[in-house]
Amino acid sequence: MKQLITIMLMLLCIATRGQKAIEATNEFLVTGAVTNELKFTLAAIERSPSGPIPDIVITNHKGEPRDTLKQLKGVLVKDLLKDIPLKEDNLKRFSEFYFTFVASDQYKVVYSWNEIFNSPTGNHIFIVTSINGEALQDMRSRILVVTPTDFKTGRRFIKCLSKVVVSRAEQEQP
Ligand SMILES: Nc1nc2c(c(=O)[nH]1)N[C@H]1C(S)=C(S)[C@@H](COP(=O)(O)O)O[C@H]1N2
Ligand SMILES: [Mo]
Repeated sequence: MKQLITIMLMLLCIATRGQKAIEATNEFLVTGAVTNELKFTLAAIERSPSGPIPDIVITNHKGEPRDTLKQLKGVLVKDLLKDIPLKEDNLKRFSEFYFTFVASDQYKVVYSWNEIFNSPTGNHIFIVTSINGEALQDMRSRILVVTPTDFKTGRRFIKCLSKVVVSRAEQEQP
């Protein structure tokens, strides 16, 4: 029995060591096609008005439930990024812009300018400021972004956001 427990503990150690922890972040930089870069610290995120978010079931790309997030609070990404100075004066051409959210392990997720600022989805893209009653600075997956209205919520569940790269759609080659 003792031997069995030892073997099981060893297997558990190997299994958990294979899953490398993603490094939590304490700020993120907005860079790329902007006239000046902006840095958002945890304190800056917390200065934005936050509201409660209903519980979210995180589903993987197959639709299988992975986790349920409870007692959530968050700030809207559209509120935080509303004053980002895009490198473009013509408002019409803002529709060419997109934002790549990059995590500390290089996991990447894309949102378009219209999706964030001109669609119902934009009302549901949050930076999580509290989870299970835990404060932002204590969250292991900080800085965490969620999009609860997605069909497969895991895809745009961004743990440990480190930067947002602003880009514009490339010109078509003649
Ligand atoms: N930083 C980061 N966030 C991530 C991922 C990742 O690899 N790195 N994987 C995503 C995927 S594909 C899913 S389904 C969910 C849940 O994955 P997990 O069970 O590995 O946490 O997290 C998402 N967020
Ligand atoms: Mo996934």
